[in-house]
Amino acid sequence: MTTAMEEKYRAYSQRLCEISQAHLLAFWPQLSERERVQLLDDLDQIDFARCLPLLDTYVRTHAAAAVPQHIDPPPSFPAEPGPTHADLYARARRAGEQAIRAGRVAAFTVAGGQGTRLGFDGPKGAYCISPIRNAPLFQIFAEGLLGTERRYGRRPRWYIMTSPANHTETTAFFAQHAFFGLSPDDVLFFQQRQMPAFLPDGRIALAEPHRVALSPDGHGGSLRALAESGALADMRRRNIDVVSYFQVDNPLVKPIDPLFVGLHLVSDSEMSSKAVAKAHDLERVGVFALADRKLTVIEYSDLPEDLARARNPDGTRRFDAGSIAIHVLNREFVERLTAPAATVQLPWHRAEKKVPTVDEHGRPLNPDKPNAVKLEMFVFDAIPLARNPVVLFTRREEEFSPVKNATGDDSPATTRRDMIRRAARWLEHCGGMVPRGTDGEPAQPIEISPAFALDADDLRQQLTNRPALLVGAPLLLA
Ligand code: UD2
Repeated sequence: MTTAMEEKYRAYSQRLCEISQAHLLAFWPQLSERERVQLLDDLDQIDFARCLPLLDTYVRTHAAAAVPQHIDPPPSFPAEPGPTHADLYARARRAGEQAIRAGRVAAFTVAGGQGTRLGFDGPKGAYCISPIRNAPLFQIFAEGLLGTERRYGRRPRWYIMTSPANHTETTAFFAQHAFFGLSPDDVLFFQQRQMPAFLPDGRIALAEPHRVALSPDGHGGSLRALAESGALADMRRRNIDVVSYFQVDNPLVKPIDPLFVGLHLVSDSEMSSKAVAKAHDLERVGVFALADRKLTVIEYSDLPEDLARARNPDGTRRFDAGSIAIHVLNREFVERLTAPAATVQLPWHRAEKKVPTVDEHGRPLNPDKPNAVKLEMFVFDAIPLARNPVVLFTRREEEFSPVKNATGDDSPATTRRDMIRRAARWLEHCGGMVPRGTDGEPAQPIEISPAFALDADDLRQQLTNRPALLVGAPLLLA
């Protein structure tokens, strides 16, 4: 053992004893040199000062999530403006386009999650999804930025949050694919923090004798990670003051939407969100609500079923604005929330999970029921802290079809289907002919790269002076 390692071990031994976590070093004498390095690295990842105060409130005991006294549906902007909103939307779109042209707007993808439900062994953004080229999710987003550059003359900067579990693989994936046509200088990767899993008595769980059970601290950790990584400072240097946030799992997303950015700007909002009408009462998306008069997202698991099913007098769903995890945030808002002197913090959400761990002899234990508590922060908990937060409805079929599960709803099959359906609608909007099967689905696969067209009107522009297309064979516009 080197002297440096010895010193570090001693320091941890003493500190862990003081905070009743000495078991984390219980297997030290049996560990190889490599395993010791790994264990010390894992311990370095834990912010003990941040974790320990949480033990009493979230682990050893915990209160049920506070239910707001008054929950009402929130005000929102409709997907289609109609006469009352037409002028505002036109003004907003111009403001959004201007901000994009001026280089004030950056894209931000949260890609630190573990993607357990999909069962894909790799960073989720590397998952191949497009119907003809089989392009990975990251490529689709990169092409969205190239399309934005083509249309507005300015390539937006792209911030990508990874986690220690997938950082190296993610950056290697980009390098291997020549950044999908972007330049390495256009992209800034940074890692989020991790949180340990806790056993019910407050001890931090070991995943193996030399590994702490660590997992990413939730997408809410992205705000702190933006600050700690220097990404916010990087934005400041480049005069980027608007951040367009989206998840890694939704290839229909518009990485940067001028109307959305513009409505955010003209509303003087600090954090804005997109919503879609819920597919059914119990769809697994958070819903927007006014909780005690503050705009909030209530996660599906926290929304009482009677509220999820509640109806307005006209029979429509009372809480219908489903969150699709697309937001626009002001850089200054994130700076305010993450400043060392910040007085408010995002709350933690606790989840009881099955976490593989070890017994007192270091033998693996694979629990068949939840045995540990994981804590995560959710980015939407920043919404009630923002000035003038707004919600813009959008059309699900245009902007939301995430890849979450291996089969069934929100799976690669439904996402590909939705990509083809959207491309077919766009082509028809431009006068193209799309033969359909007896099930009404396009008879041939169609793929439109976002670098080629960002939406139906953009496609129309791109196809000007071209004869109307007849889709008689698989069609790729890239
Ligand atoms: C999320 C929302 C849900 C709805 C849905 C839309 C939560 C709790 N729920 O559900 O309300 O909007 O998305 O698709 O957010 N991630 C990180 N680091 C982490 C954890 C997650 O970067 O520590 C990323 C992850 O890579 C992915 C995104 O956040 O891009 C969503 O994570 P998820 O799959 O856990 O969220 P989900 O589907 O339960």
